[in-house]
Amino acid sequence: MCKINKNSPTPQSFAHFPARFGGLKVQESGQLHLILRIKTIQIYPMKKLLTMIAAAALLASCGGTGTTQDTATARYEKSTVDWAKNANIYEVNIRQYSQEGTFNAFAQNLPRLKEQGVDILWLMPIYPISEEGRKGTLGSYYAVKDYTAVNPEFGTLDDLKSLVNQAHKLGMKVILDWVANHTGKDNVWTKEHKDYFNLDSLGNPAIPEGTDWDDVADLDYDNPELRKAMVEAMKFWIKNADIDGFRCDVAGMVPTDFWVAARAELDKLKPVFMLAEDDKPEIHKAFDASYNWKVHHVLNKIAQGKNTADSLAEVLLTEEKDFGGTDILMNFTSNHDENSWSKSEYDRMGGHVKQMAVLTYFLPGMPLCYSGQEAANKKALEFFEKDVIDFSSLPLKDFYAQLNAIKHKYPSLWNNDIQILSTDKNIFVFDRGDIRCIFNFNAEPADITVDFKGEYADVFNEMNVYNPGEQILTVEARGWKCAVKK
Ligand SMILES: [Ca+2]
Repeated sequence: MCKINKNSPTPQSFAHFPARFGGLKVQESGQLHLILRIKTIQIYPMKKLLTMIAAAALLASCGGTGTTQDTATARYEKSTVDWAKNANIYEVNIRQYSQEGTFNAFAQNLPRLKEQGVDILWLMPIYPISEEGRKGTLGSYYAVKDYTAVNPEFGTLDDLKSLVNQAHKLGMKVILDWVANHTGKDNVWTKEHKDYFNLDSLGNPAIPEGTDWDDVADLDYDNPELRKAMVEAMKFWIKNADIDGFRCDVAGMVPTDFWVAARAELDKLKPVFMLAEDDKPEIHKAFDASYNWKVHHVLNKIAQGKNTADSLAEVLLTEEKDFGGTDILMNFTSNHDENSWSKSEYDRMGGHVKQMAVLTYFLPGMPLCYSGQEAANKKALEFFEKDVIDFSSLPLKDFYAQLNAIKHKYPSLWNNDIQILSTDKNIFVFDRGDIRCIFNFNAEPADITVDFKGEYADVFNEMNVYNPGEQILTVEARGWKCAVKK
């Protein structure tokens, strides 16, 4: 369903409003020529204002009243840690990171990841993997045998503590992957607490309803004892390994009120950062960040020529309506699921890989880099077997380092405000505060006339300055230009 405002340009209407949206014409050189004149779409500020008014009203109404514990939980207002505001996230696949596949072998990469500008390390599940029903030789990380133990293949609890400690010393944060919806088939709770599980007709733990995940057992969130035990298990890792938060697997398959209550408990130990593998707005009652699948899928399709820049604008407008001003959407060109089940970004995005990675940094949200993306890994990694990533060269380390440095440097990229200036089939132009971005999705260069209100400098090379007034910018095939007002 198209949710674009009737006054906004649609793919069809673009050509019919040359006076409002500029015209697209082919120059003598044969290159596309797009003239930008006016701002057309403004995203987020109104919603942000409304959120602020609502928050003020809530504060006023809560003033001076006593609350029971239940209402305190129901009203729990999460607060996002300050260090998340300009942070990027790096997903760590310990098994495939080295031949050893251990915490200690991975830890040797921390100084290099610091050079790359990484802020948050997301460790894929570090717990022992169930043997019963195991897929492949090594099994799925997401079939957890014991929530409060370390996978012996990776090392010991002390090794994990050492890894977290080294990361903290380098100024990085560490979050753990958490699988709350289900356990492995022979999880310790299946023996001691069968009442924690949804049971099948034979009285055995059932697989999650509506799935074919036959290597896992579905937990019963109607049982308050299970809820308590799950929160205690999460707290274990903050208390014992000083971790900084969680990435929560299939978070939308667990009741949101559990997450709200869990978040309130975790924040008492330490202010945590919480990332949900989910994309429903409601999940942000408990979580700081969720997955931006909508943008991810449209980027894949634009790269494949199946979608246009207008469809990206459409998704961003939908998200403006659905999400609040401080909700963080995680942007990515790959992650462990995409890589293993939908192939690498090189298969999905072809020559657009770098362009789409740049876009994940300039759109509102938090950018993700998966293990091996900086090594330009082109293979879909095995998920249940050993399949080491080739880190012998790092052709994209500097590329990601520069993007991370840009995200750190410019406050305009630290919020959700975006103004889409113009879209054409294959040209996407937007402002993030004082930063103007032009993305050319064409397979040939485009000359684009941009009216700069003041002097601008290229974000990637500040020696490259654009004078005020109309400037013709040549944007490379599958390329981008991002300039900041001086
Ligand atoms: Ca469930």
